[in-house]
Amino acid sequence: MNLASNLSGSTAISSVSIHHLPHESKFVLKPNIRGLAKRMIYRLINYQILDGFSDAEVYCIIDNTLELLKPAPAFIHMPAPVIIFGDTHGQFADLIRIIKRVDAPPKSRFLFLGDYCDRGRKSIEILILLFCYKLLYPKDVQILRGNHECSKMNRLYGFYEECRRTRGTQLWRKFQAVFNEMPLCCLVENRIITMHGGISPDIKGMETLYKLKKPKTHAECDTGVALDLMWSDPAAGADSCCSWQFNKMRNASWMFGTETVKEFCRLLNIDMIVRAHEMEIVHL
Ligand SMILES: [Mn+2]
Repeated sequence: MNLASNLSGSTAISSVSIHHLPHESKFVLKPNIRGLAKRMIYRLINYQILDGFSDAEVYCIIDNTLELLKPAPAFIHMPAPVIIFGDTHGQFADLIRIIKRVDAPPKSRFLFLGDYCDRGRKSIEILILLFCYKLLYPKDVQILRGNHECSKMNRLYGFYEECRRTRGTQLWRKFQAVFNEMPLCCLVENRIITMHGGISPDIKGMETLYKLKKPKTHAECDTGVALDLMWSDPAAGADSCCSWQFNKMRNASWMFGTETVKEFCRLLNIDMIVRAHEMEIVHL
C-alpha cells in the first residue's frame, strides 16, 4: 500500500473558487441512512467486519453512493489540506491503521486514488467504509477510479470471488455500477493534479480534462485520456530520459519521462503530479 501523504497548505491559491461541486451541496441523505452509515463506520473501524449488517443495508449504502456520484464530472477539484491515499487493494487492516493515525473527516479531507479492490482479502470492507465516509461528508471525501475498478480486471484478480464467497455475485454487479461513476482526476488547490495511473499525451491543457467524460464501457475504459489516467506509469532508470513510450509492462497506455512531467506541469500551470498504481512493499 502506498502510504498517505499529508499536504498541509499550498503556495499559490487561486482567487477563483473552483472547488464547489453543486451536486454535493444539494445531496440530502435521509436520516436513517445517515445513521446506518455512522454505525457501519463504527463497526468497520473498531471491529473491521461488516457482519451483522444485512445485504439490504449494504446495498442501500451502495445505491446511495451511486446516486451521489452520478452527477459528478470526470475531473473534480478539492481544496488543500488533504490526505491522499494510494492503492489500498483490499488491505483493510492497513487502511484502518493509517486512518487511526490521522484525523478522519469531517476534521480532515480524504482523497483516494483508486484500486480499492482485488489482491487483498477485504475489498468489500474498504469500499463500504469509503462509501460511508463519502455519503456523510461528500465534500471532504473524493474517491477516484483506478484500473481495477473495471469488471474486466476485478472479475479476475480476486474481488469477484470475494463477493461470491461472502454475499453473492449481485453485490459484485452493484459495485460495478458505482465504479462507472467514479471521477478519474482531481486537481488539489489548483496546484497538484492527481489520478490513479498517470498523465496522457492526449491532454493538451486543462480544457481536455474539463471535457473528459466518465468511461462507462470496456471500450471507453480502453481508449484515450481515460485509459491513460488509469494505466500510465512514469518511466524508471535509463528510460526516464525518453518522452512517451509504449508501456510494455502493462501492455497498454504509456510510460513518460522526467522532462515530460516537467513539460506537463508547465502546460497545466501546476506544481506536481501525485499518482498511485505501483504498489510498494513498505514496513511501517
Ligand atoms: Mn493500478
